[in-house]
Amino acid sequence: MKTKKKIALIFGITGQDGSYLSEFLLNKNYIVHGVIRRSSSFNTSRINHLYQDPHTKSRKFILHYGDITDAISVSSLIKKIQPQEIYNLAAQSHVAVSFEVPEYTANVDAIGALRILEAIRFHKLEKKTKFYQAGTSEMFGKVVETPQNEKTPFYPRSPYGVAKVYAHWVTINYREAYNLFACNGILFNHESERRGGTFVTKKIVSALCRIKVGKKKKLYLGNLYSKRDWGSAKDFVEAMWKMLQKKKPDDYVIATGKQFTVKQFVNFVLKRLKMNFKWRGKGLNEKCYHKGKSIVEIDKAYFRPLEVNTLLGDSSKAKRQLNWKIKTNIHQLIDEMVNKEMAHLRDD
Ligand code: NAP
Ligand code: F7E
Repeated sequence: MKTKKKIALIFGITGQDGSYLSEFLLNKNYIVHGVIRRSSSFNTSRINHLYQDPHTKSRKFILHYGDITDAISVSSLIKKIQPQEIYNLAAQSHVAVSFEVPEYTANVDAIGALRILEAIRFHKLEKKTKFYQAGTSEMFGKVVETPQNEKTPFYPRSPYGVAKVYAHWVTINYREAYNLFACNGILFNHESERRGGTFVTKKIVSALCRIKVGKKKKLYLGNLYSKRDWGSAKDFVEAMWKMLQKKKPDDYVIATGKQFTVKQFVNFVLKRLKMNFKWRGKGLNEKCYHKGKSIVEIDKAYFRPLEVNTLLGDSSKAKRQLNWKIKTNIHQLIDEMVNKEMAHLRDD
């Protein structure tokens, strides 16, 4: 007897995580629906390899126009698709940018989650549809303990972090008030070759590879001393799915449990590229030299009005209850990112 395929709906399917989660779910034989925003230029480069022409029979990968700031579009898509699982990955996800567009960030990142939860309830899908909310270590902000776990109080330090705290609590609120199967993932930084170019890891890898092959002279960075717990996006999307397969909904920290400074990340990439280097100077005058020339300098434009200085996650609950494992360490992650970047440069 044929078992019916599960249907998932992903908000934020064109993003880094959306693309990896789509691949993961398709491998598990799901039918994957995704919401894309209309854009004046194509914004689907991360999922083009999954695209299926609308004329294909029995499509497994189906895209819909919509926007999480448009309650009616959210509601009618959920009604039409009636998914078993909804993953809310849609966000204005750049912390520094959230200081420039705080109201927009709140609309997308905070109220966006509420719109989905309300639609599930309005269409009486509480018993059918499970919900995943993409929470973040940025909610811990000015950390009150180290490492951070599910019980660590939040102290967000950006409009992005504040908006995500709202989404976190409204998810719990709907779980408790309406018995919805709703989970919060509290994910620490996770990266990949598909990471947006303005996040620090991708920016560093991209610039240093270009400097290595003579296509760029200098990389400008902000705070070299903030510490992050960097994992791999591919490993982390698996945890999202695992949360929705449990008997009971709950919230989980997903992290590697290891932290490094931005400067250490630069050093790792330089070593991987076999580039000799030496740091000299202090504060805004700190520079990294290679073959007598400075290749990394500080630009205070990249400092934020408030910084999250240190993040380190304790994901023992996820390891214990979800049987989730970290497969990729920081050096393997850098290897993957550098290899992809160098391949791009060779194709150029
Ligand atoms: P990303 O690459 O920035 O992707 C964000 C996605 O949200 C994109 O598909 C984007 O569409 C979509 N989106 C933005 N505004 C939207 C709107 N108004 N309506 C519908 N879709 C909208 O982010 P990511 O790194 O994959 O992260 C996925 C989620 O996890 C985000 O919610 C992020 O805040 C959260 N998170 C990320 C990390 C991390 O380290 N990566 C850690 C913790 C939590 P366009 O392509 O059209 O812009
Ligand atoms: O910054 C410092 C910067 O922008 C990391 C998002 O996915 O992870 C991400 O947020 C650190 C910060 O990531 C530059 O000040 C120095 O301390 O790569 P980032 P983020 O702010 O940690 C969390 C978990 C999310 O949820 C977010 O959605 O690096 N830094 N110099 C710099 N950062 C950037 N972007 N650019 C610089 O030049």
